[in-house]
Amino acid sequence: MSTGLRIYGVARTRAFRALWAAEELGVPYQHMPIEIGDVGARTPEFLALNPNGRLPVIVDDGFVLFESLAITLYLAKKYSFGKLYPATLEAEARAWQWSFWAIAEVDRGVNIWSLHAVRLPPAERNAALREEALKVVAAPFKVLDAAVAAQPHLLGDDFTVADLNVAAVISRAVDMDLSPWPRLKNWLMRCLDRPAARAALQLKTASDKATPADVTRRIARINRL
Ligand SMILES: N[C@@H](CCC(=O)N[C@@H](CS)C(=O)NCC(=O)O)C(=O)O
Repeated sequence: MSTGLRIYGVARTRAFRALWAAEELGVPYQHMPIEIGDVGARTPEFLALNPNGRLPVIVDDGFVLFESLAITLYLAKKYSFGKLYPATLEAEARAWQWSFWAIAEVDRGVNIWSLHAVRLPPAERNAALREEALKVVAAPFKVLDAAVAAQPHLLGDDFTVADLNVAAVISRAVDMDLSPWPRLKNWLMRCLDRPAARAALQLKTASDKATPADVTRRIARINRL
């Protein structure tokens, strides 16, 4: 019997990436908005699903998977092979390239910047960390800016899981001054304006708003940001 897809993690976490993918694919899912840390992702029940104690995790008909971009790639391949998920070996590798690039080059920097520019209470923001994070993302943002100058999306004309992954990872960069990277800005806005992205962003914004300052502080501490 099919038990369907469950996505674990409050929408302000990297669970946003899985939520966007599920919305994009039109796959029915159950959202389990569990919190990070001891009250949620570090409980014994959750650790049995993801021994890392981190979010997100999915359970898809009993198949358990962690790592946000492994989840989006899996869902895209399962439900949209040849469309959202590239059909050729080379294009598939290119989608992996951009996904690994996003995690390695910009994920942490954007996260640190957003905490110290937007999410922590103003008096607790660390300007030095924020400036350093901007320096860290500047070079990869230049690379992304050039990539989307040549064509509308990362793999060519069409929006694919490569765009979804990179745009989801840097989604909090919408609050940055992106004027040094105008083509990146244009591409990011187009990606985040898709109906599926808007639906997931609505969940994310609502959970951002519902997050008290002490939880944001705890997140910064737990993630060493
Ligand atoms: N590389 C992982 C990172 C997961 C991660 O760090 N998630 C954060 C929330 S966005 C988390 O659960 N942090 C809490 C903790 O580490 O205890 C992924 O992309 O899924």
